[in-house]
Amino acid sequence: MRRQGTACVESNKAETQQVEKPCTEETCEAADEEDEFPHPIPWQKIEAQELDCDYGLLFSKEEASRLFMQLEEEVEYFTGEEAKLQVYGKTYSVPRKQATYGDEGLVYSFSGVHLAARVWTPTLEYIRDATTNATGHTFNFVLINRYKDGEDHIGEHRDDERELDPSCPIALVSLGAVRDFVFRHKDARKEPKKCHIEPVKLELAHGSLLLMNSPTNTYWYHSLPVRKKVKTPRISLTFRRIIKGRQKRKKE
Ligand SMILES: O=C(O)CCC(=O)C(=O)O
Repeated sequence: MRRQGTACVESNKAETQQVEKPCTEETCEAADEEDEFPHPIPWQKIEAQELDCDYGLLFSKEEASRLFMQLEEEVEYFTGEEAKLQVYGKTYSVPRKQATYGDEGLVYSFSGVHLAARVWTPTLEYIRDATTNATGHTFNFVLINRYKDGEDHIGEHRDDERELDPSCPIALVSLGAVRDFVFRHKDARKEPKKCHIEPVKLELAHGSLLLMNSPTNTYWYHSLPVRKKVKTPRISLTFRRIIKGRQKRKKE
């Protein structure tokens, strides 16, 4: 539960869908302890068929810029084999930089790579805790994508790996250049002539948080397309909860 104003709010849903309850002594005390870290968000609900997202500004521009600079100092990105991915048996260089951080022993596997989590840095812990504080969800892993400019991109994919806890949304924090983010329904992608579900297009602002709630990632692909006009970098952090026993295999 997170306190907003004088009421305790149950669930991480947009304001219109929140169930407000008066604070009991116990819950208000718990909320008071969190005041040290207040990141209340006026959530905006984004919905379509089988798509359920919440979007809002997590950080002010000044704070987002400070965090961006700190991450530029702290984050170590993968190189060599770990900076490649496999699609239908072919190996490609990733058209961006990637890094993974999280709790000890976690490995995230996708597109033929197995990326082991490095130990959380102070800035990543701060952003993770702000995200938890705003959403009520805890996260044990973050995938970081750094796009040097609008040429760097990520193709259409779903974050539907079986090691991801389905009860936990994926929380995407954006820092740096504003970029377009596009969702496309799997049926429209497969049979565009038969299925006319429109894509959902968003602009991800500096300091913003996009929560992708279940079942979004089962039905919708998402991508960050090339935008040649964008000349400045952006860092995306997708916080996730990995179920330890479900990981495919340990990194060698
Ligand atoms: O850069 C972004 O915001 C997209 C990142 C993404 O799609 C992912 O981490 O799965």
